[in-house]
Amino acid sequence: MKIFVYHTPEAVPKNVALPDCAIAVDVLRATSTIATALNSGAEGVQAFSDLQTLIDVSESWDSTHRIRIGERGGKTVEGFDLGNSPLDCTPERVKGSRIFISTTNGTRALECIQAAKTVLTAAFINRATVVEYLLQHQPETVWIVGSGWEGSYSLEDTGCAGAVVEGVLKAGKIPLEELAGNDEAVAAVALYRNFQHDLVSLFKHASHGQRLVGLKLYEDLEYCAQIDSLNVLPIQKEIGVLVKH
Ligand code: 3SL
Repeated sequence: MKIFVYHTPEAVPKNVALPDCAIAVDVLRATSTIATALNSGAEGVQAFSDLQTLIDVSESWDSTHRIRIGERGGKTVEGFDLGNSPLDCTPERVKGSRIFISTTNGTRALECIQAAKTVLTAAFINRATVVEYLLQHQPETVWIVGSGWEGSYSLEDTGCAGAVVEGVLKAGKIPLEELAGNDEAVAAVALYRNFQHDLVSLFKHASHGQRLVGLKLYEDLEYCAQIDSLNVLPIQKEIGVLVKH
C-alpha cells in the first residue's frame, strides 16, 4: 500500500490513473457531519458542490424523508433545513432520511475523487474505521484529499490525513518510508503526532477553527476532536451518494 496525501482538491494530480481508494477529508466540518448523519441512521448522504443542483435533484425526493444541508462561509444557507453542524444530525432528526448536502469546500473535495474505485470519507471521529478498511482491503494506491479552504491549505484536514497514516503504521507491517507515497504524507504524520493529545488545540491554530470559534461554534470543535468515537465508515455506493459501509 502507498498513501498519497493532497492538501486540497486543487493539488490532486490531473490526467493520471485514479487510486484504488480515495478518501475525502473535511474535518471542520463536512466529513464529521457525514459520519454523524450516517451513524444516526440517515439512509444516505448525497453531496453536491452546487446549491441549485442540490435543490433540483432533491426536489424529486419525498419531502418527509429529505433533509437539505447548505453551508457557505460557516453559515446556514437561507431556505435550507440545516447548516453543517454534526451536532444537528441526531437520530431523532435524520433517521431514515436522505441527506442532501452542499458545503463550501468538503463537497468539492468529494467531487474531485468520486470516479475512484472506492471512495470513503474520513474525519477524526471515524478515523479508526478508515484505518480498519485500509488494513483489511489493502488497496495498492490510496489518496487522502483534504478540502482546504477555497484552494488553500487547512491544518486540520492534513492533521486527520496524518492520523489515518499513523493508524496504518501502528499495525506495524509497513514502515513510513514505504507507506508514504509523497512528502505530504510524511509531513501529515508529523503534524498529527505533534497535536495528537490535544486536537482542539490543533483546531484553534487553524484559520477555519478560528472562523468557527468566531461564529461561537466551539462545541462543534470539541465534538469533531473526539478521535475514533464513531464506528461508522461512509462509502460511496453510487456517484455522489455515501452510505454506511
Ligand atoms: O468548507 C466546508 O466544506 C465546510 O465544512 C465548512 S464549515 O465547517 O461548515 O464552515
